[in-house]
Amino acid sequence: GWRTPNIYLYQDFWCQPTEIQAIISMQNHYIAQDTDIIVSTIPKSGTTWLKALCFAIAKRQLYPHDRSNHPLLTSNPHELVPFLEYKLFANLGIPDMSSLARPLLMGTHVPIGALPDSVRNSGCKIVYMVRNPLDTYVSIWHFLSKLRPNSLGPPISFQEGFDMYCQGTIGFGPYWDHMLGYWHESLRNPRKVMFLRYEDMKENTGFHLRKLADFLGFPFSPEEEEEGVVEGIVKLCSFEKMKEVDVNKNGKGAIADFDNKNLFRKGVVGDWVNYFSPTMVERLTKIMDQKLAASGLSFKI
Ligand code: PPS
Repeated sequence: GWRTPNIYLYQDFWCQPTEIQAIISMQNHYIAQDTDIIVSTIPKSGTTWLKALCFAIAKRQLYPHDRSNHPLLTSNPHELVPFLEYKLFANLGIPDMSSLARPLLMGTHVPIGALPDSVRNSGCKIVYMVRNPLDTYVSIWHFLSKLRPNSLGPPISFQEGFDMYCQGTIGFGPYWDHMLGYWHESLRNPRKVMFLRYEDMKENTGFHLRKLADFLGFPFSPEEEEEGVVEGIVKLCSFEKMKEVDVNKNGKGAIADFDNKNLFRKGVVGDWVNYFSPTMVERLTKIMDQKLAASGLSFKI
């Protein structure tokens, strides 16, 4: 049988005991403002990248992308766009969010149904990024392998972790419920939730960046287009660039107590071909097809 090391079902998603406390605090005390921007993902779906892009877009008046001291060149994106559950509401304290600069950008991994009512009832915006489930699993496995052994438990084999993944037992999963929640809301309320794919963003970053800027209410002006601001932001936030930033290479603690470099592994689409057997591909494809049937959401692999 498979194990669920240190992972528990809270409401209808899986998480670790340390996360539950912070999530409850967030649910009770976070009051969304109209200008808030929430970046949401399943872990390892492109969170770091999407946070960087949103920050670069929304703060470009204050921090033009071509400044040599741009915050993204001195801080990790997770410091600039802190997680609700790992930073703002961690450590049992209730943060004084009124003192934080607006627009306030935040991240979360919780499912949409676990966000407080004020998120639905305010004008705040949610940007969601999904990544194909095979690459996401490869990324999760590498990440957890670097972290373990630690409080999470002993290392887990690729196959054993995959079995859990297929059962839905991963952080903030089941994977399919997570993405379907945001997907349906993006269809119902496209001004509230923008649904992006890692693969699309990779393929044509500029195109999706413009759509993202429009959605967030910070569209690029003709002058900015002329000046090449879009291309500048694409470059600033690229995997190649971000990986070389000192704080991302040598720093730690941007999310939790691990080296920031673990957030930058390969940054490509399709690395799964190096890890999956045909049987595994078939198994996961079947599950996803079944879970996503009738939703209009599908993956190209
Ligand atoms: S986390 O812990 O959930 O915030 O991690 P997350 O950022 O979602 O996932 C990490 C994967 O994203 C890749 N990455 C990037 N891809 C493209 N562009 C940029 N700038 C970028 N930064 C990080 C990172 O390499 C991980 O994917 P893998 O496949 O493991 O390389």
